[in-house]
Amino acid sequence: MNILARRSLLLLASSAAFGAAVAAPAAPLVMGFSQVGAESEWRSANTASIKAAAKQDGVTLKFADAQQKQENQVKAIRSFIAQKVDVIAFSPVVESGWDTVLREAKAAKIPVILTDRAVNVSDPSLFVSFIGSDFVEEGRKAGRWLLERAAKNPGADLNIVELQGTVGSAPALDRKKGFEEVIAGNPKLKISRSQSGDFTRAKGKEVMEAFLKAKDKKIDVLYAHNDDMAIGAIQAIEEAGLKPGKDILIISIDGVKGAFEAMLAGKLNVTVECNPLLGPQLMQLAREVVAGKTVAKRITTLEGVFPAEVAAKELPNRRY
Ligand code: GZL
Repeated sequence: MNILARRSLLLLASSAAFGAAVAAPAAPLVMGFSQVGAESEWRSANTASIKAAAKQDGVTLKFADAQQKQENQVKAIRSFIAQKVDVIAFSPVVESGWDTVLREAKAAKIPVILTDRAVNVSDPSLFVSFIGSDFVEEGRKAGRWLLERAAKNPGADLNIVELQGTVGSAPALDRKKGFEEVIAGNPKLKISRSQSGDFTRAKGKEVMEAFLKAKDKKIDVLYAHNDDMAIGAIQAIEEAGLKPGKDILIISIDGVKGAFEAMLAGKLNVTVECNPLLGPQLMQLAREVVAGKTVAKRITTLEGVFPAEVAAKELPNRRY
């Protein structure tokens, strides 16, 4: 090897060694997160978990609150693409209408993780993984509680009214599906009225007032797709001079502190847990995705059912 080649080889080796010795620390992972909104206690706990986990994990989090509007989520995702974030995560407010913007993220080679809620897309490669609850099973759990309760008084017809979550959202569609699948087993259980309360206390109260004003049939059971709507409905039931939890059995989903307090007051009969504390799992998943590791397409969270009888014992353990 001639002297010139040897010297340039030495130079290259020394600069590489020099480079290795002073390599800058890996830049923190940058995540763009589009959140549904701040519509419920569950959502607030979910946001807190994601922000705390990002801080804990040294992830730079760009967080956008969509105020329950899909167009705001699409705008946020486009902004994350323009900022060239490392990974995009979001909880889709509704199931449909995501193909175009997710194709833009794919074209920009930015991986997308779904948290909490699912999407309906033509091409499943538009997202890498979906981490969240099984909402159909949550609806089944609510239905099973009612079946067991109804079995104590087999002859009675039970008139059920239903407060649905946000129209077109995965939890609303799936919780309805799971509940109806289970109560179909008892012809005495009938849903006479069903309307969206948009997962909020205010709307839940408003719709329950309308159900009560209809006075077409005595209401025996309220099935609410989340605790916030149930708590709003409890106010409407009391204002109508009825006893929530006694005159009208109330079944809801989420397992937030407000539900445990309502159960302790004898105003709510059961809440099906839906775990919002997805932050740590999301950060871990994002790191694996950005590192190019193969990850599970679907990651579900483990959840329980909490009837009023266990509320006092369980309340001190609740983390949201
Ligand atoms: C469920 C989540 C739902 C909660 C509601 O994972 O998407 O949205 O049940 C929240 O409280 O508004």
